[in-house]
Amino acid sequence: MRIDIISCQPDLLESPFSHSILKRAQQKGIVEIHVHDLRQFAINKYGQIDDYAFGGGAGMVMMIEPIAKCLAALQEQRSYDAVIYMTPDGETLTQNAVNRFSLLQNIIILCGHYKGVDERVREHFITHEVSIGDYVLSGGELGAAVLTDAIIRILPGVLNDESSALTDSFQDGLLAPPVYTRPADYNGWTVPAVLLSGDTPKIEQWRFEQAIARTEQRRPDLLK
Ligand code: 6GU
Repeated sequence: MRIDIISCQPDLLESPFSHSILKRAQQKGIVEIHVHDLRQFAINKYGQIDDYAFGGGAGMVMMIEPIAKCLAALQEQRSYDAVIYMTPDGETLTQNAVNRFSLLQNIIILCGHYKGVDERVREHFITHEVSIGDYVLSGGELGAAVLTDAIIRILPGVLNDESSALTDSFQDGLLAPPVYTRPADYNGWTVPAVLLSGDTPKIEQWRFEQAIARTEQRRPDLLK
């Protein structure tokens, strides 16, 4: 898979992809991540990529030209299956959407800033609009990092124990059950006996029941 991220603050996206799982996924050749500085496609030598909104009002708007040029440069090289715009008024990200994006070959992620992008970008270039939740961030970069992380960790071969992505919270529509490790008794706080029983079917049944109970209690909306 190849992920191209277009940003006016590309330095924000250096660190999230240079550690642990995401770094290893790139080293293994499972995913390529390319971050592009939108300012390299600025309309003038001052690096301008935004301008005042027609009709007035506070806040700058990202211009269509730099974005169009950057997209064209990428789309000239290869075809893309999705051009995703990160924006607080996009569709709230779910595991389901992540699963669907993870099946694509080449995707572009555009990070919004300021008061957003010229609406014509959304109308003519964007195929999907994604928000990571009902709160406002100062830019789409952290959202893009969240989306990229969620996609990459479920790509085949990224996690050593492949089944561990399958047992994530949400992957079966339920929250994950509680987990424990040594010591079995910490100052009298003990681990559920069933987990020490060695009876795998019984343990699986217990985990399933715990997942249901936890989901009923914390996220009943997921059971509908
Ligand atoms: Cl993707 N961008 C911004 N700026 N704010 C957000 C968001 C994205 N998702 C939730 N809030």
